[in-house]
Amino acid sequence: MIQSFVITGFLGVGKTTMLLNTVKKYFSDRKVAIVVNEFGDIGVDGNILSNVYSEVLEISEGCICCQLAQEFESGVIEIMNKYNPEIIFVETSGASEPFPIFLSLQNLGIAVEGVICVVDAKNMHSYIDNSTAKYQIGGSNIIVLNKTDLVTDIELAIVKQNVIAIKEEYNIKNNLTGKMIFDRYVVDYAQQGLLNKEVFEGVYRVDDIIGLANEYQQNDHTTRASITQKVAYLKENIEFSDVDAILNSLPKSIYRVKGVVKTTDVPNPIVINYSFGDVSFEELDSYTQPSIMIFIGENIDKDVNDLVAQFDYLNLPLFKVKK
Ligand SMILES: Nc1nc2c(ncn2[C@@H]2O[C@H](COP(=O)(O)OP(=O)(O)OP(=O)(O)O)[C@@H](O)[C@H]2O)c(=O)[nH]1
Ligand SMILES: [Mg+2]
Repeated sequence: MIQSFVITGFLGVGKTTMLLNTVKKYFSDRKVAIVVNEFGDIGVDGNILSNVYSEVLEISEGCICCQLAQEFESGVIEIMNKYNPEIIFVETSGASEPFPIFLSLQNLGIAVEGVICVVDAKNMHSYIDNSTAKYQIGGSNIIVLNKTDLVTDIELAIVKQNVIAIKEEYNIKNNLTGKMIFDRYVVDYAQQGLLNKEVFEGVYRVDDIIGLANEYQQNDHTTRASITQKVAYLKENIEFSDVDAILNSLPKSIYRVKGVVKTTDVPNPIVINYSFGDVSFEELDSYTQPSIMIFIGENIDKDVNDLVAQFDYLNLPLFKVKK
């Protein structure tokens, strides 16, 4: 039976980083396939992951837990047929809920060994009022407090308390029996998404809940979420300092920026990763598409328009972006 792990967690918490670091460290002797779904019309993570792994399936332009459930299942079947993987990792978008994905995998006859929810220990307080973030914790059985390098021990202890309180409240139940789906869970810590290996050892396996799939009410949570995204293109290659200038001018409503940008002063394309004020850059070996920046946040349309008006090298597409 093929094994799988679902990796969930809010926008920018470190899911892709976990895939890059942990999977390489612990699963390099296994045939691994990765499915990645991003919040946004265009995927940045797919490009990053494809630079490291060859078997990456990217599903963007929607959410695999609701609108794209069908596409997700056919994508997984395709990846099974093509690569015959031993283990599949699914990175859900930061705006998805994990349980429907868990059910889809079980329906396809794939063993879900764990639903991992990555939590940003530094920035959790900024996003935890979002109901999707709470359902992500409730629908997981391995909760990882990541970015521990950015908090003190006391702050970390508080985050853990808050996470446990949310878990108790949002822990998913079987509606028919009232019983918890995951009767136990672990809370672990990570830096750069690097987990302890024991977390992956299958001890949390959940069997025999396939029947639930039929009763589960599909819930299009995107209708109640106010998170939106907007893509901007770069008209020309800019200087690296221009990227900084944009990031330093972001309004509070924009809390996540991802992008790949070609600059005049760095040889390789640069991946921009900004979440809640923290920023990192990384060079990418290969990237053949146009330079883009994706802005994500709460009702950001006007704020992105203002930003684009401020920086004349940013350009909004005239039509909705298609891959
Ligand atoms: N300081 C610090 N930064 C981290 C850590 N883990 C991840 N990051 C940074 O956090 C940012 C977001 O990481 P990603 O792995 O892209 O987050 P994600 O959850 O995949 O984001 P989305 O897919 O957009 O929801 C990047 O700049 C990472 O380098 C960590 O443990 N410590
Ligand atoms: Mg990601």
